[in-house]
Amino acid sequence: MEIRTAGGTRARVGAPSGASTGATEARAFPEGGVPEAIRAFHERVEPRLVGADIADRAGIDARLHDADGTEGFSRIGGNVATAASLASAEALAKETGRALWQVLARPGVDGRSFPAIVGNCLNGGRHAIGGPEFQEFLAVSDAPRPEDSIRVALRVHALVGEELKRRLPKQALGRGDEGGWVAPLGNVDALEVLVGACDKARDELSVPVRPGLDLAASEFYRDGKYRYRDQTLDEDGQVGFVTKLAERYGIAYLEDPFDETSYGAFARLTASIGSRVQIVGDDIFTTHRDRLARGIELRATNSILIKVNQVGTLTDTLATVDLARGSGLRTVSSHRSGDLPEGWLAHVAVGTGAWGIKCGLLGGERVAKLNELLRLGRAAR
Ligand code: 2PG
Ligand code: MG
Repeated sequence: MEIRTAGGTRARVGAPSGASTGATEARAFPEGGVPEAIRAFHERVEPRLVGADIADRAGIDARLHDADGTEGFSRIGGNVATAASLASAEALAKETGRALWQVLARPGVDGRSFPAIVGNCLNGGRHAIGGPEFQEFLAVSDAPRPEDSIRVALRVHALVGEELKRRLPKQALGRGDEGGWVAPLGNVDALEVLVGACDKARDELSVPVRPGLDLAASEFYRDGKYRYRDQTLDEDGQVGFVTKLAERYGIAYLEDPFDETSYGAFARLTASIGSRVQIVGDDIFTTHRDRLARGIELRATNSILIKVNQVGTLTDTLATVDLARGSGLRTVSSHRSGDLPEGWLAHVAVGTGAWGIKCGLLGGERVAKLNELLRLGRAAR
């Protein structure tokens, strides 16, 4: 979407969309898909935005809610709202000579600390055909300089590829939606490949890096059970399985290990291993403030994934971020499986003082975010 200000400043921003969407997130497009979203934009959004003050974020985002009139942006589509909200912020940044992260900066954020890289090395679930059930096998590095975290995560990605070729010499291998490898491995075998690659990369480069997982467990949860190809687990079984994996493999980061409705299971896991592991809620919260408030009350997680297009506006996103920060939860700014070659995610991560940025490592739409983070790192020195 492109916004042009009265002063002639132009800002263009696109919104991503996901394959493994949470049940409570904003619908990316209205019924009727992209053509309907474009029609809704011209009919409902454009007339309300023309003449708006780009410095008034709350006002602009209220106009977007007004243009839609439903809970989850089902009339104009969450992606129209997301693109409009972000493009307005980008226009404000350009017009006032600031970087986007400065326009978004939360109190106390000075743009000098950088998020840990949570980089996708191997894909499964909905992001791959023929891979493991777990959706993402991640290299997590919290080196202070983004170039070091990125370098080590990329090395893990390369080493995962080498190990897959060694283990499966006759197998055709490919990459999934987020640029990680795809291979016909079970969850535990794939995790072992990741762990081995992390150990080797850490030794080679002397940069910290540990394994992480996004299970996206709602995707294989049906009728109260976690249904894997080789086992079916009830909630207790899943808590036990995940705890064992975390301890045995030194996992640093666990996203969506349970179904999106299972606040109780999240709380049990956080109580037992949350002091050592980032327990991250994605589909359970879908970046909604009220859902996070419930999670905080129940001590469900110690971290939350932040995706602007799950709620559709920056105002709503930042309200959730502020609640998380005020409650001592870490935030992780995340890409989507369907993403664009744009770098604004790096600004969201830096401006919101995110603990981490979840991103891909290869592919133009993934590299765009890493490059923007590198630029911000350099500008801060
Ligand atoms: C997730 C995301 C991003 P999707 O589950 O965390 O990695 O996937 O965009 O498909 O929802
Ligand atoms: Mg997720």
